[in-house]
Amino acid sequence: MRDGIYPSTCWECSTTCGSLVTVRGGKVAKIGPNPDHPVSRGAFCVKGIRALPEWTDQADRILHPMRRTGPRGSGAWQRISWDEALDEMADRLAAVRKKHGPLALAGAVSGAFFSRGAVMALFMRSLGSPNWLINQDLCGGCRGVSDRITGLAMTGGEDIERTNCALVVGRNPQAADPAQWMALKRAKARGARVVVIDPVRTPAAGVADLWLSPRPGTDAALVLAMIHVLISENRYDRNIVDQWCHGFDALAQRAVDYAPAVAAEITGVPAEQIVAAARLYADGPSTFVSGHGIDAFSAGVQTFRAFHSLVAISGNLDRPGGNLRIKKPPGFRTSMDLLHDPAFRLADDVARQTLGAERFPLWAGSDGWQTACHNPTVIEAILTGKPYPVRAMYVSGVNIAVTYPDSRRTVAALRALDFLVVATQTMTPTAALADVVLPKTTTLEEEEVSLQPGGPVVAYTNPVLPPRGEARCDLAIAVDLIARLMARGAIDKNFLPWPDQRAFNEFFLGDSGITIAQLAAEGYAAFPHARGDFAVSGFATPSGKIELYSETLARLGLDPLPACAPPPVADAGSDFPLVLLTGAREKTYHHSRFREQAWARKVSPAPILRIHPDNAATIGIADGDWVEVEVKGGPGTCRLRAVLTGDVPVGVVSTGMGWWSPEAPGPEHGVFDININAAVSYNGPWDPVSGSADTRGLRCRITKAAAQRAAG
Ligand SMILES: Nc1nc2c(c(=O)[nH]1)N[C@H]1C(S)=C(S)[C@@H](COP(=O)(O)OP(=O)(O)OC[C@H]3O[C@@H](n4cnc5c(=O)[nH]c(N)nc54)[C@H](O)[C@@H]3O)O[C@H]1N2
Ligand SMILES: Nc1nc2c(c(=O)[nH]1)N[C@H]1C(S)=C(S)[C@@H](COP(=O)(O)OP(=O)(O)OC[C@H]3O[C@@H](n4cnc5c(=O)[nH]c(N)nc54)[C@H](O)[C@@H]3O)O[C@H]1N2
Ligand code: SF4
Ligand SMILES: [Mo]
Repeated sequence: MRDGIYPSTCWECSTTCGSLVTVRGGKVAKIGPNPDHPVSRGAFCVKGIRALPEWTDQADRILHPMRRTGPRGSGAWQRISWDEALDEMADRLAAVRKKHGPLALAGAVSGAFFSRGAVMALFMRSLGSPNWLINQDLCGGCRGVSDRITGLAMTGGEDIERTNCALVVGRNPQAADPAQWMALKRAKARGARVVVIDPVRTPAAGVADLWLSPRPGTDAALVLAMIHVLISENRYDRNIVDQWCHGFDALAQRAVDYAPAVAAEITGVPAEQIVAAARLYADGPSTFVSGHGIDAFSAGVQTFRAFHSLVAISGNLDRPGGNLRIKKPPGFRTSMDLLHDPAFRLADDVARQTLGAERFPLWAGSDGWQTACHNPTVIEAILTGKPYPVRAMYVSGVNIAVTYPDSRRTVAALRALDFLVVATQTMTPTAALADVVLPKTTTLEEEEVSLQPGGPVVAYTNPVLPPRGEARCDLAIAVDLIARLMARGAIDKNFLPWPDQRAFNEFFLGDSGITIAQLAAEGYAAFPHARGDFAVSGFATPSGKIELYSETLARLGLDPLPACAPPPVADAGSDFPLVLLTGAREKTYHHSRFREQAWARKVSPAPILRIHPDNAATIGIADGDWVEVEVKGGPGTCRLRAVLTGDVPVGVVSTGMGWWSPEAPGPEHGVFDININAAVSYNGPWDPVSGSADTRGLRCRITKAAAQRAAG
C-alpha cells in the first residue's frame, strides 16, 4: 500500500469498529477510530490500536509452514515449504477419508459471522463432511437460536442512539464493547433511562437508573414477571400483538405463573424493583442490550425467548430506539446465507449425520442455526469412536485447548487424532499439539466484507499490509488444498469455487451494486432500508408471525413457551457454597489472545477471581492471594488471584477466561493451571435447544493455594 490513511474496519472483536489506518513506508504507523463511522462513531480500544499491530509484527509470529519432528507436543519443528505442507495435508486427509470415510474429518473455527467461518464449513463439505465446529455454543448461540426460531432477526440491532430506555442484561459494555458503552453514555446524557440486570455491579450498573442483581441463571423468571406487569397493566402493544404475534394468549397464561412476588422468590430481586423495571421499559422506545451473561448456559435459549417475547409484545421490534431488524442491501449475501443455500449444501442424508444434529437439530446440521456440530459430541467421537470415529482435524482461528471447557479432555482429544493441522499466527497451546502448523494472515493483511446490522452498513476491512513471511488467508489455503485433494480423488463436489478472497468478497456483494472500490474509499457503505415493514419483510417462522409460542419447539417436543429453570441454590453450609461466573472480559485481551504482549501483561498480569470480602474472610483469604477454584462435578481445579470487592454479591465469585502463559512449559503453557476451563465441565447439562453447556452459575468452592504449582 502507498503511504496514506485508509478507512477500514477492525475485526479483532465483534464490535467491528470503523478504523483509520495510517500507512507509512510500507508499515502501519498508526491505527485509530474513524469518527465518521455510523455504527462505532469514534469508539475504539487498545486492542485495535496496539494489540493488532503488535500481533502482526511480533517476533514470535509463525511465518512459515512447519512439520512436527518429535512426538506430538514435544515442540520439535522443522520448517517446510507450502508445497510440502499442502501435499502432506492432502495426503493425510485423503488417507483418513479413505480409511474411515468423510465423516471422520472435522474443521474448527470461531463462527460463521466472518467469511473464514464459511471457508472452513465449505472446505469440509467439499471433502464430503458436514462436521465443522464453532465456538458459538459458548458465545452468542442461545441468543442466535432464540432470535431465529422466534422470527425476530434483530441480533446486533440495538438502537441505543434513539432509545428512551436501554435494558442492559448480562452485558458489560465498558469492557466488551466500547461502541455500545459510548452510545449508552450519550443516551444517558440526553436523559434516556438505563436499567441493568446483572448480579455484579458493572460500570453500566454504576450509571444505571435502576440496577437489578438477580441470582445467576434466574433472569427468565425476572423477565416473565416483567411481561406479567406489562400485560396486567395493559402496557403492551395491542396492534403488534394482534397483527404479528403468534401465541400471545398462551404467553399471557404462562406469565400468570410469574407474578413479581413469585419471581422475587426465584431471583432474589425485590418485587418492587421488578415492577419498576417493567414500567421503565414500557415507557419506550426501549432497546434490549443483551450479553454473554444470559447466554452460553443450559437454560440460555428459554431465557432469550423470554426477553425476545418482551421486545415483541412491547412493540419495540424494528422501531427507532428499539431493536432493529437485520436489513441487507438487495442482492447482498452474508456468510450465513451461504451456509444455508441449498446449492452449497451436502445431501440431506449426509448433513443429517452432523455430530449432534440428532439431539440438537436446531443447532447442528442443515436446520441448525449456523449448521455446525455440537462440540462436546465431537470430542466424545474422537475419544470413543462413537457414534462414529473422527480422526483428523483442521483448526483455524480458534484456540480450543484454552477456550473450550474441560481443557484436559479437549487436549486428550487433540492428542488422540491421527492428524491435526492448525493455522495460526502464534504457537498457541492448540497449535503446539499439531502435526502441521500453517502461518496465517492477520486482519491487517486480509480483505473482508461483512454486514453490520447496527448501521446497517456493509463494512470493509482493507488489507493494508501484504502478508508477512509466507502467511496466507483461509480461503487461499483452502483453494490450494482442494486442488490437491481433487487430484487425489478426495473431492466429490467443490463448494469453494472462488479463486481468491477478492472473488469471494465480490460474491457476497452480489447484485447489491456496492463495489469494492466504493468500500475501499469509505470503509463502509450505507444502503437504503425500511423499518417496521413487517408486511413486506415477514417472519421466517412456521406461522409467518413472531412466535411467542414456538411451533418449531413444539414440533420437537420442547417447551414452546419461555420458562425459567433456575439452577439449584447454593447454601452456605454445603461443600460447594459459592456460585462461579466465568468469562468477565478484560480490556487488554481478546479471549486467549495477546498473552504474549508485554504491555497487556503489565496491565493485567494474572487471572483474577473477584470475591466479596465476607466470603473471603470466611475462607481466610486476603486480597492478592492465590486461590484454587473447584466446580461441583468439574474436571479439575484452576488457580486464580483473589481480588476482594463489594461489586460482586455475597455468595458469587467472578473470573475471566482465556488464560495461558506463553512462557510456561509447553505444550500446555499453563492451560491446566490458570485457565478456568480446566475446572469447567463440557459434559452437560446442556441447553435442550442449543446444546450449550454452563459457563456460569456453577456451584464451586475456593481454597487458598500456593503461588506456584508444577505444570501438568
Ligand atoms: N476486551 C474484550 N472485549 C470483548 C471480548 C474479549 O475477549 N475482550 N470478547 C468478545 C466476545 S466474543 C463476546 S461473546 C463479548 C462478551 O461480552 P459480554 O456480553 O459483556 O459478556 P461478559 O463480559 O462475559 O459478561 C457479561 C456480564 O454478565 C454478567 N452475568 C453473569 N451471569 C449472569 C446472569 O446469570 N444473569 C445476568 N443478568 N448477568 C449475568 C456478568 O456479571 C457480566 O457483567 O465480548 C466481546 N468483547
Ligand atoms: N469458561 C468460558 N469459556 C469460554 C467463554 C467464557 O466466557 N467462559 N467465552 C467463550 C466465547 S464468548 C468465545 S467467543 C470463545 C473464544 O474462543 P476463541 O475463538 O478460541 O478465542 P480467541 O483467543 O479470540 O481466538 C483464538 C485464535 O484466533 C486466531 N486469531 C487471532 N487473531 C486473528 C486474526 O486476526 N485473524 C485470524 N484469522 N485469526 C486470528 C488465533 O489463532 C487465536 O489463537 O471462548 C469461549 N469460551
Ligand atoms: S472494540 Fe477494539 S478490538 Fe473490538 S473492533 Fe473495536 S477497536 Fe477492534
Ligand atoms: Mo464470544
